[in-house]
Amino acid sequence: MLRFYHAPWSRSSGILWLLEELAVSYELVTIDIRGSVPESYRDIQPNKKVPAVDVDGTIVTERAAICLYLGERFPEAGLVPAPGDSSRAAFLSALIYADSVFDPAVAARAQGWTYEPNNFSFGAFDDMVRHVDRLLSTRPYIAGGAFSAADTQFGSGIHYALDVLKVLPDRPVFRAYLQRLTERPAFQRFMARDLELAKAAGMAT
Ligand SMILES: N[C@@H](CCC(=O)N[C@@H](CS)C(=O)NCC(=O)O)C(=O)O
Repeated sequence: MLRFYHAPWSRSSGILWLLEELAVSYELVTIDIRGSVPESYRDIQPNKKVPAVDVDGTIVTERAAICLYLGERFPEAGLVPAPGDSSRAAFLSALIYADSVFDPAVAARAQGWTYEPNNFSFGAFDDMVRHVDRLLSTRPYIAGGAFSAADTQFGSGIHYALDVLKVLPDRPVFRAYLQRLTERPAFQRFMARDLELAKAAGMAT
């Protein structure tokens, strides 16, 4: 049994998309991160954040770890290159970069922080933008020629940074990438499900 702890329109939405790409059945538990989260949820996620998954009694937290774990647990979907595969290095680098560099650099920019890039592991916002632009200018997907679990993370992140926070430069290369992703049936299913959940939570009408 796969249980997914989620809050609509949040950082866990990329995992909702991943689950739709994997085409597996799951039980969704909504966590009210904008309201009150019970202390007991710390046993699932130590910081009371979403996402988290419980797969047959094994709990996995952190988006990159969840992508890797689920992608390897359901290999038939082909979303995580196997050890030894030539695309594995690019995949792992992109997957981890999404959470450890892209996300904090975007958040710092959205908050208007000024900081010394050498003092923070995620470095300079402009370096991050240059890197992501270069990757997507040379390949259709973030880790190469094939869609992978790294795209569910990058796709959600780029969408949020461009269209919600509006801190990422609005470049054709980012728009073309989002266009490729939004055409996917699993993307459309996940967006519809998240909207339904947002409505149920009173966040949308
Ligand atoms: N490092 C975590 C971060 C997850 C995260 O930031 N989740 C946000 C959702 S936008 C959250 O649950 N925030 C609620 C809170 O901080 O109280 C991951 O990558 O899984």
